[in-house]
Amino acid sequence: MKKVITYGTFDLFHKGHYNIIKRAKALGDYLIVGVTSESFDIERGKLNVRDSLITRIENVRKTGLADEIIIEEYQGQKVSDIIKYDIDILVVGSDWRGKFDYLKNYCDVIYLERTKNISSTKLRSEGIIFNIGVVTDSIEDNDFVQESKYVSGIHVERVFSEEQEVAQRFCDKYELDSCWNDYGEFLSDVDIVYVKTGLNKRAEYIETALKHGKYVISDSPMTLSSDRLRRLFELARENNVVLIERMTLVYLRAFNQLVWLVHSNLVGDLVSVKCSISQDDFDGGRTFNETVCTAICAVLKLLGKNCQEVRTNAVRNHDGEFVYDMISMKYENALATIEIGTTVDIENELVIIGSNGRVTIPNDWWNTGYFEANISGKEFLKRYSFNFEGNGFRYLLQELMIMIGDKRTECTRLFYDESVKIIEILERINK
Ligand code: C2G
Repeated sequence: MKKVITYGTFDLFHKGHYNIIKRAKALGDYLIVGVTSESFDIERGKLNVRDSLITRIENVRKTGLADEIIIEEYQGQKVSDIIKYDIDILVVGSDWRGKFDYLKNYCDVIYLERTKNISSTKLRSEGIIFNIGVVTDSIEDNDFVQESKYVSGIHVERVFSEEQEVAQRFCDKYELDSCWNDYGEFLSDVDIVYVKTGLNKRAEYIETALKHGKYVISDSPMTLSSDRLRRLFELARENNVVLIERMTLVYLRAFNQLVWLVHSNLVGDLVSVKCSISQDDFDGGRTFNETVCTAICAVLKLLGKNCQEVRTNAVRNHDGEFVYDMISMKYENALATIEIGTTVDIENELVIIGSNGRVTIPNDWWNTGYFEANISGKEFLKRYSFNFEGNGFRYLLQELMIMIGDKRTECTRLFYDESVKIIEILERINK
């Protein structure tokens, strides 16, 4: 007897789920379906799951295709299940291609092509599933597509690029439903647009999408002009939609907790904030402006918007190229320093010094689930650790889903005036 196993959350049960269970069943004589428990989904960073475990199991049971249903409760369980149930084949959707190859030592692993066009009109009209379209000029996705799979209720459906070939290759690579090179047509059937083109085109795409009443996520910064940014936010308000920038830092539990603790006097009065970034380490080596925006954002969140003076000291090499930058932001009672290793390698860290101690986020502080506090008079470091998975994008998407659900038109994690302030400071740096 050939035994097959497949796993999933099976939230908001749809035809993609039905299809994979049906095709898995057809591959053998006995089918086991593993449904993820709530705590396992939390552990693996799956967010926004709407249906309870009981409902999700019930939906799988109702297909009449599963001979047995089990619960997947912890990392590593797949190996144990395969041995315990003497499984011949593990089946999973092609969005996981390669990820379960390590199980090939135990059984056959088959990736079945995932079902396209799963977001039915009904689910969309009821505001349960939202279609996302990506606007791009390259075939890299910043891991956005994979991250979106961890947020229930979001479906990356289509891609737009001015170049047909880029759109087509992006669509094939990430198994999206459709690709477009007419922006108007592309916008006609999306709820949320993610703009990830080069900076020179971003504002234009954002503006058109907002005018069409779409929610927009954009890479940061959206524009280098504070006036233009203000107009974009006005447009979002007029159209009752959210414009949200991809500043993942402000969506991270660890960073928010750090800000709250520091503002609750954890280390006394703040004296200094130092943030250092090697540009190469920052999200695949993004540009200077993109890198520096995150650092300014961290400073604003910690010290506020009343920065009195901004100074930059750039170091160039013999050919006149920037290699290193030190930016200082002076506050009435504190000083922030931002250190950017443009081509040189510097140690990434964020250090907050207060009158009564120090808080440090070591390493890639803009993408973290961890920080530590060193409080005067206390012998031991106090360590804070939070669940953090992927590149942080999923936490932004989760917040966006909450905003849409609450019909909020402004993001409270990063207020519009904070975004504008970041660009005003950037304007002074770039002057
Ligand atoms: N699926 C599909 N087509 C879709 C959506 C999902 O074929 N349009 C497949 C997925 O590839 C997966 C299964 O349906 O094999 C269940 O999908 P999810 O409920 O989203 O579960 P997932 O997060 O993919 O978890 O241990 C859990 C597994 O790793 C899969």
